[in-house]
Amino acid sequence: MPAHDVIVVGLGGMGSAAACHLAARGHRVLGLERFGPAHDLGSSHGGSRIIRQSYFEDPSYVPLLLRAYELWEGLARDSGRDVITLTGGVMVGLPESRTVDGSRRSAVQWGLDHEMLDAAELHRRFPTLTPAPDEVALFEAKAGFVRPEQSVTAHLELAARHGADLRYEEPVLRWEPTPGGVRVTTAKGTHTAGHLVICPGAWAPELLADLGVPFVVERQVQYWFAPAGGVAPFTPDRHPIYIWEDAEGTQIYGFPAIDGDDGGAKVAFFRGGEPCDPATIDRTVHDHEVRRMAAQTAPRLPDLAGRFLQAKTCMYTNTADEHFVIAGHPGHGSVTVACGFSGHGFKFATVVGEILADLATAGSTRHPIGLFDPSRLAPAAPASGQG
Ligand code: PYC
Repeated sequence: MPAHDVIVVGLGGMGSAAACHLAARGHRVLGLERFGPAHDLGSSHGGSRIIRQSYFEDPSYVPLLLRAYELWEGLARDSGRDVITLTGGVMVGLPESRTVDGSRRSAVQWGLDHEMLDAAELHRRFPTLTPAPDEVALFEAKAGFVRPEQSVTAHLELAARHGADLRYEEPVLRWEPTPGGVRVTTAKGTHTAGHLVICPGAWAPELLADLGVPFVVERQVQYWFAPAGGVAPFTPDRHPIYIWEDAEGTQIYGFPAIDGDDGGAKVAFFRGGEPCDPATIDRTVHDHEVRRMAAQTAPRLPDLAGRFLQAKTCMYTNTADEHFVIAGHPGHGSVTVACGFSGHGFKFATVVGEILADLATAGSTRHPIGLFDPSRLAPAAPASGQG
């Protein structure tokens, strides 16, 4: 008999949630993480991630978001940690932009509360934002941010409280199916289980090569600026989260000043980073990158980039269509995979944990995950063997 019911590989946003849900259901869980708990070397750090319901990427994410919100509230309650804050959010751009029109379509299709604001009304409500006269915004009161490090820590604490064995600084070297389940070889030893859940983040090309899905890992930078006139107009009770698309389709996104007077406000580009490898990524943020970010915010949030405070790199793991991969492994019945979150996954971590626990233990889920089937990206996926 294998030593564990389920091994979870990768304890970032998704893996920590899966470990938590599985352990809470009474399964014997081993969690393996290549770094420490809630580390800043992958894709689950930086203090804040956007959460929103009017989903321009595809309306079929909305039912998952509604469940994710319920689970975020539950996580806050059960852990006592500050994991979610609703500030309201604006999706800004030309009326026909993907950010505005896609969000509006999604809201209309699912009957989500929202308001359409013209440029003057947007500026009246949020004086820090100075849209061009032909730009508009979708405002959603239920948007806000989740805190990635707090969330990962909360899931890990709850998983441990439910008996999960969580091991850190233990990178996985390989895994293979066995007659009774799976065997996982790490830098420290070998582990067996009835089922394996792989949440590799940016290590997907290495750990899930046999899926046949072409992942592109992208270097991204998060920037913090001290607003020129102080943080008062940028505090979460006055300032929304935003995604702002320009006429060329470039999107930036940002947050209120969520950590008091000294923390500044975070802003970043959504996409457009350089391809990278997690083993060799350039973690230095260069002056020209800071200048490029400040030039983007200058006309739109003129008070934001008063003084540059700090920047951190992180990674997106992109699929060709920017939709996730969540499924039973097509070649191995005892393996479930969750990867390719393409820069917009963290807000779903709670519901992804629930889905992974369903798939690992029952082989199916009530949640709509058809969009995330890897066969759309790798029509001729090989049936066996790990790359
Ligand atoms: O996760 O919603 C998101 C997001 C938008 C821009 C960057 N991340």
